[in-house]
Amino acid sequence: MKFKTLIAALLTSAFALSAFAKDNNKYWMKLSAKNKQDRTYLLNLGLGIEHGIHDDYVVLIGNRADLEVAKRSGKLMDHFKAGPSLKDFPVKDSDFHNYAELIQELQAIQKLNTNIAYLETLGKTHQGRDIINIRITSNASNTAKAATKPAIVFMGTHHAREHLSTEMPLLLARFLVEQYNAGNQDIVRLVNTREINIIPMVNPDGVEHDIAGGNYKMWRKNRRDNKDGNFGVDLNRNYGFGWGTGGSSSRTSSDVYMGPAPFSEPETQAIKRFVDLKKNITILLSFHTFSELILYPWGGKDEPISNERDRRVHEVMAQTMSKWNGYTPQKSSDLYIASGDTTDWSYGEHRIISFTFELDPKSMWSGGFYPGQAKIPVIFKKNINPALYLINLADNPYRVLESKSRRLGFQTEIFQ
Ligand code: 0X9
Ligand code: ZN
Repeated sequence: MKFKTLIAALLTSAFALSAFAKDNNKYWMKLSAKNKQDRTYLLNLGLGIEHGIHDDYVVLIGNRADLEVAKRSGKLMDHFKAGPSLKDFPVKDSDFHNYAELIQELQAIQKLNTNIAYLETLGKTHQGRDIINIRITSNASNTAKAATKPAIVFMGTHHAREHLSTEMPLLLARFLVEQYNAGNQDIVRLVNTREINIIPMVNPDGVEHDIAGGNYKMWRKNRRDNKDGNFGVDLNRNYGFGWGTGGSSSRTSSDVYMGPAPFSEPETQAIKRFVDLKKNITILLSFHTFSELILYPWGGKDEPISNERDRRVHEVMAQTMSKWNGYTPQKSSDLYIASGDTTDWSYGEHRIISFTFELDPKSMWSGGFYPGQAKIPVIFKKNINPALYLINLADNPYRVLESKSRRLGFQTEIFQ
């Protein structure tokens, strides 16, 4: 009898051990830690608490072994399986906005500033999320009135993992309404006389996929089901100008998959519809990360823009903006040839003066796509003057050919 009990106990614990070993789940944990000594104690147990430190507790995401250690430490206050239910940025990056937080923030801006901020849905993604534009201008809800003013478009996050490229346009929107309300005369003038369109997240499906489960997935594309086990189209290869002529792939598993046809994707279709209809757009800026670059057409071919005036306008504006943000100005194809990107289309089809910014950081070694939330205020400070410069020039970008002054010409220059 005793022998049988022993065997049963051994079998039970062996089963528990193998189940334990097979547990690939991640766990969100909250542990009590009131001071540096407490935190060091947890670190010495091998729990990676370097992110998510609060006054009297820490949070971390760990594996099953970490959870067992945390339980034995007597410090575990709360925990849950970080499965599909954890659809948010890791705690260390909680300042970034997921889709729901972005929408909430945009709605809050509109609610507090109904006279100068207006939200519109440009279309739906594959998974049914709304792609939102916030229009900032006086009498913002009056679409016909807005259409009489020179317009500019800022866009973010064509590529899912480039989360800083959501934050920059969102912070720009917030900045404009705050400064307008504070009576900053330069901003009041810009908001009254320009139609400023800000689309912070072109690819929300991709973003939500990238952050789901508590660990970044390095996801780039949208979430089209390619019906062969592969997902996603690279939205910055799907625009319909010179589509499929180099630097993109027809392989569905590729990160630079161009899609089955130009503008095959609801996300690029939404942008196309919007830009095609708005005849008053003169300038477009699409934020990406990373590398600290200011790019302008062409991207799909080696040649520079053949129209001398247009080429000079792009060059002068890029050089001027580079003085503020320290980024390198260059022709897109000097980075690499890639067809089907946003700005080749917006310039090629509509003659809109078009830029792509590759925001901070400079390299993979300084954080790559995931440089941490501390970069959010850094990229904003670097890029607010370039953004205001573009808004200011929306009435006539060709003005830069006459005076190459890098001054904004504002009464109060911001972050100089
Ligand atoms: O490859 C892209 O789409 C952009 N870089 S990223 O790392 N954000 O993916 C650069 C686009 C520049 N355009 C061309 N070279 N055509
Ligand atoms: Zn990108």
